[in-house]
Amino acid sequence: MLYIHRGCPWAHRANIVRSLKGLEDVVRLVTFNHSEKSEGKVLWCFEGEEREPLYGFKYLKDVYKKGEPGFDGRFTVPMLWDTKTGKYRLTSEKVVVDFVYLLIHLYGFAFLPP
Ligand SMILES: N[C@@H](CCC(=O)N[C@@H](CS)C(=O)NCC(=O)O)C(=O)O
Repeated sequence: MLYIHRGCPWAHRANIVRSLKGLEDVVRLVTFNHSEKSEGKVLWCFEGEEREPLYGFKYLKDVYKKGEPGFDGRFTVPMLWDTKTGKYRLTSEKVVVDFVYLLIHLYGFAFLPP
C-alpha cells in the first residue's frame, strides 16, 4: 500500500515509479487530500467521511502507529506499507529505491530495462 498526499512531490515520485513499473495492481494507492497541524506536526488526513481502506483510519499517523506504537517522529509521505507484515518503510530520499527493492523482496519481481 502506498500512501501519498496530492501536494507532495516526493510522494508523486514514488507513485510515478509505481506506474512506470506497472505495479498498480500490486501496490494499492491511498491518496490523502487534506492536512492538519497538531503539536507542531503535520497530520495528513482525509476530509469528511472518507477513510483509509485497510483500517478505517482518518489520519496517516494512525497507520504509522500501527506499525510502531511508540513512534514519535514525523508522519511523512510517501509512506509504503507492507500489508503482509504490518510494517512500514520510511521514505526519505531513498524512497524510490526502497520502494523498488521492497517489491523485489516481497514479490520477486525483476526490474529490467525495457
Ligand atoms: N525527502 C523527504 C520526503 C518526505 C517529506 O518530507 N514529505 C513531506 C511532504 S512533501 C512530509 O510528509 N512532511 C510532513 C512533515 O514533515 O511532518 C524526506 O526526507 O523525508
